Amino acid sequence: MLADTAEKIKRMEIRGAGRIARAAVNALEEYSSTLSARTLPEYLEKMNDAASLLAATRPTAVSLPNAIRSVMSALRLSYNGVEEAKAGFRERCQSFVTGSEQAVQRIAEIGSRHIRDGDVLLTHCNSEAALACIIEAKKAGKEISVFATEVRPRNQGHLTIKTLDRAGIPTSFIVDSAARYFMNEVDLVIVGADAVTVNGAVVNKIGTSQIALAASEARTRVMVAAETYKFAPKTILGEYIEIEERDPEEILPPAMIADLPNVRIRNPVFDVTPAHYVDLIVTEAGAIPPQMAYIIIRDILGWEIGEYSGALFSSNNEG
Ligand code: RUB
Repeated sequence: MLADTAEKIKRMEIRGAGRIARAAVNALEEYSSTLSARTLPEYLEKMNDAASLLAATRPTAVSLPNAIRSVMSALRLSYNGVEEAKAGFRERCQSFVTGSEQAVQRIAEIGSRHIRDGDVLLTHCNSEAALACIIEAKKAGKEISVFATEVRPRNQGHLTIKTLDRAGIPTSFIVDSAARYFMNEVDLVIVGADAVTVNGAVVNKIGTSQIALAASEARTRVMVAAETYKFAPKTILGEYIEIEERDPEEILPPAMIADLPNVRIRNPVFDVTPAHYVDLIVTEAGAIPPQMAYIIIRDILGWEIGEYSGALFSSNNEG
């Protein structure tokens, strides 16, 4: 299951920052429970290798290293043997997954309060957290409608319109480049996040920053729905979030690419929306202006400037 989950995340059969995090944690839990190791150091070493394998699958979604770090920090040499370590790990994994699901529900409750009766919304990509806010607003009886973008090249918009349709929400499906054309009709843009940096910039599906720019021009508000484990501790040291660039064949068929020797196809799959294009970030801990991102990293994730070690998850093994 471990290698299988890693492959599915790489191939985007499992996708979306929250789902990726939960899938990685579930895979680690399953790997731990079936792992045969005679000694605790041997068990910890194998678990670290497994964690590294999963962490390397997609570089941008900070939820992945944050989730892995959170569950791996349950593993310590002070356990009385492998079985005790396994039990502690299982408990931490289960509480991470439950907490992650509860966070989405809480974001939905908080985020939906920022959606008014009669609002026209626009969403981009396929975000569990953003859609949860929209669906919660509908459940609260608000008359809303949504513009949903196509999301080239992987068409995550198809997933979004299925969900919106099933929730009975009137939806207009548009190509990505039509976002500015319709922006004057939109009251609120709602998107998710793969990462939020310390200065409140939001990393999300490619095209989000263009939509935010169009929203700013039209004076349309932009709300981001993001669990706190999508905030990126390493950015407090000025480190950048790596933007994943995927296979050109996601954009054009191989035969066409082969026929265009002078054309280089670029396929960055995320972009960065600066904080001043974002009005609000809704987390399970409350709705904050993006400028408060450091508070989340310090007070909820527990990282202070100068303390981030750069280690992904092994730092607590000695504790
Ligand atoms: C998904 C994407 C989503 C965020 C947030 O990109 O950009 O907006 O991951 O989603 P991809 P969620 O399809 O490349 O994984 O709120 O579900 O975590």
